[in-house]
Order: sequence, then structure tokens, then C-alpha cells
Amino acid sequence: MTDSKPTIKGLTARPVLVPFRRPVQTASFVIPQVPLVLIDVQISDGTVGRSYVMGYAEWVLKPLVACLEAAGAMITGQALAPTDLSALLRQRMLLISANGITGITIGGIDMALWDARAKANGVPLATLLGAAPKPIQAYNSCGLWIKSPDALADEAAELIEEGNYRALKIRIGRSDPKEDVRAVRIVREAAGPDRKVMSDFNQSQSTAAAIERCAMLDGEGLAWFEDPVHHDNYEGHARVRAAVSTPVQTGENLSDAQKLQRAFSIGAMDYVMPDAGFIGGVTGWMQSAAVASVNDIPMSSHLYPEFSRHLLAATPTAHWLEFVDWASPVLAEPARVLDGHVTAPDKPGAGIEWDEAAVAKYLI
Ligand code: SMN
Ligand code: MG
Repeated sequence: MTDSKPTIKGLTARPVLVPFRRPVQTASFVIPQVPLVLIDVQISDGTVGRSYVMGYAEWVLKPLVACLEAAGAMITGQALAPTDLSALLRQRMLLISANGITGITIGGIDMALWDARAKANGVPLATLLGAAPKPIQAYNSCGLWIKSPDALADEAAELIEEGNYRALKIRIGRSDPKEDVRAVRIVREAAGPDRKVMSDFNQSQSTAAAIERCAMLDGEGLAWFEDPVHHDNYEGHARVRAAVSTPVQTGENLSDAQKLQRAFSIGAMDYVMPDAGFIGGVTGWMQSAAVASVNDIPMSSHLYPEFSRHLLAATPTAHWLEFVDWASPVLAEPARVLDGHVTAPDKPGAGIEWDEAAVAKYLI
């Protein structure tokens, strides 16, 4: 029986710690295993909206689950109207602020609600957003961490091979800036002239150090310098940007479209790459896509390739999808990169189903 007015029946949030193929090691943090919370939102029509959120550290999982359960209780009994429920949750989090754990709570629930809405409508999420699923260019972000530059030529070749990629991302910010230059040269060489190499400082530098390091790397053919300084330091990003010709990329910690507008108006970015979790899920992404569109800012994704493949299909200034396979071990049908591109599956929803045997194995 079709349910023309589906409502939210409840939410479950399960913490898992999943092994990495290549554990994360940046200039600012290490992540030994992938800390995720898997979200299921039960709907009155019998469907289940699914998403997951990245916790970034194991200690985050417990408070994140508690936050998701509390927010789940706030929307239980309400109509399946993701934009309205996102506004409701933002209002309930006005005083505590919707960023960090609270922001990811809104983003994760919003993604699950849009997944459920697309399933209720019987269409892929991209289609619900008005776009056809289409191949989105992706870069491989699953390696090239802070390690000896000597290991990077072989790793770059492996990463290209994983999906015939046209682009890779290297992490920089080594204690010796000359080692960064050496690492970038090795990867640039391994990638060849027809591939892009993005770079990410992971917010590790002071503004003065970033300007010095970016000047050293400015002629090395990098596609962008990502997060040279702390993510909130819009003025610092602008100063780096004024000093170099390589484009500056930022945005993975932006928690709403208004902050994107403010960062852009200060001159913080050439490119933006919101994270579907932090920015407020599909609702926050689409609001940001409008800001990027009116300001003509190329917009890439951060993490969540399963959702990003739908979102970028509906983003007027779509640029690059960041491909990470970190949730793949718990997914029944992980996203795949073919010939350097990811395409949203042509079936209702976002395409997230759990591999329950794997979930049982990694549940904490
Ligand atoms: C990053 C984000 C989260 C975990 C590891 C690495 C990095 C990226 O900033 O952009 O991929
Ligand atoms: Mg980054």
C-alpha cells in the first residue's frame, strides 16, 4: 500500500571502527581506523533512509551516537520533509551551535531523510534533485599521506591503477618544507602530464609559514593548495591566495552556506569543497551549491562519495569528487570508480545498503 504522507518512526545509530587500506596520516592528525556511525531512519511506509557519518576519531563515536539519538527523537512522528526537518534541527541547535558533532548530526540525519524521500518517490537522489545520474570526475584520495617521499612513486602508480584516475591528492606539511617539494616532484612525475595532482596541508600551517611553503611549491604544477591554515582562518587563506598563483581550495569544515558566502567575500578561496556531513547534508549542500553558482566558485566534494555522486550531478559548478573508499567495507554495494569517474546508481535513493555481516564484525 502506498503511503502518501510518510512519517518518521525512529532512528538507530550504530558506531563502527573499520580498517583502512592505507591509514590516514596528515601533518595535523592521524586516523588509525575509520570511525563511522551508521544511521538508519525508519519510515512509516516501511522504507529505511540510510546514511553514515565520519567521526574523525574513535572518542567521538559515543557522543555522536547520543547526539544522533536525541535528534532522532526530535523528528520522530514528523512528516518525511527533509528541508523542514533540517530547519527544525537547526532551530533546536541554535544556542549550542550547529557545527562539530552537532553539525554532523544534522548532516547525517538530513542525508538519511533525503535517501528515504528519494526511495518514497521511487527515484535516485540525483533525480529527486532534478538531475540525471551522470559520470562525475573523481580524484583518488586514498593515499599519498605524510610519509617518506621515496615511497610515493610506487603508491601514485597503484592509486592511478585503482580506477584509471586522471587525478590524485598528496598530503603536505612535512616538518622539512624541502621534503614536501621532493614529494610533490616525485608524485607529479609519476602522475604524468595529463593528470592533475591536488595537495592538502590539512590546516597545519601558520599564515606566514603557509605563504613561505606555498611560494616554494607554486611552480610545481599542483592543481590546488587545500587548507593551508586553520579552516576558520578566512583572512589567512586570503593572504595565502594573494601571494601565489596556484588556486586555493577550502571548505571541508564549513557548517552552512552562510559561512561559505562569508569566506568567499573575504577572498578565502578559488575553489570550495564542502563536506556533505558538516555542511548539513543534502539540504546544506544544495544551499551551498546555489552560493557557489551565483559566485561562480568551482565546487568539489569531501568524503561521502555515495552521496556526493548524486549531489555533484545537481551542482551547477561541479568540479571534482573526492574518492575515498573508507566506508566500503560495511557497504553491500560500495561506490566504484570506472575510468576516473563515479556515476550514481540508477535505482531509488542514494544507494546505501549495509553489509550486515561486516557491520556485526566492526560494531563497537
Ligand atoms: C582528510 C579529511 C578527513 C580525514 C582524512 C583526511 C583530508 C581530505 O582533509 O581532504 O581528504
Ligand atoms: Mg582536506
